[in-house]
Amino acid sequence: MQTIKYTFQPHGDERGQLVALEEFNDIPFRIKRVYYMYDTLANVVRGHHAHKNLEQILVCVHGSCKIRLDNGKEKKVVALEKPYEGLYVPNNIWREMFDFSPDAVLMVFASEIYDESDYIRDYDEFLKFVGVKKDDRT
Ligand code: T46
Repeated sequence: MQTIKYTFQPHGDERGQLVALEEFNDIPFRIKRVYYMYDTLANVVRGHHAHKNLEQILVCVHGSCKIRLDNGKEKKVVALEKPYEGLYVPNNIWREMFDFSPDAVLMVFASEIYDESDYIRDYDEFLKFVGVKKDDRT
């Protein structure tokens, strides 16, 4: 499974670093919502869902965490540990976020406002939605 990880341009100088993210330039969609999670407890796995329409870019702006992406057939784990890296998560992908460092802040840029009806929270329903039979999985 192919994943897209963006490396954003840090504007560094003698004072430190600054990263600027613009919709359609650095982020490949109109940004309708930004949210972030922090103080995630050790051994917690968040996510466990897919989205029917939502596209997102995940940036671990402090600390580190891992993201498991699953298209129904294949799974891939991506580590986010640099504040200038962004993982693109399209719709129809089951995601789990785990292995958060105690200082991790995971910021998410989303293409849509919050809509619970866009979530698929049941894995069998997700497989059905993406048209994958259980036997096709690796
Ligand atoms: C996703 C991953 C990466 C809101 O009220 N508004 C919001 O915009 C969001 C994202 C959440 N909430 C509420 C709903 C729940 O009561 O915050 C609570 C925690 O949300 P959730 O359990 O969905 O969080 P995660 O970490 O499992 O998933 C979140 C996003 O919901 C999801 O879209 O892709 O991060």
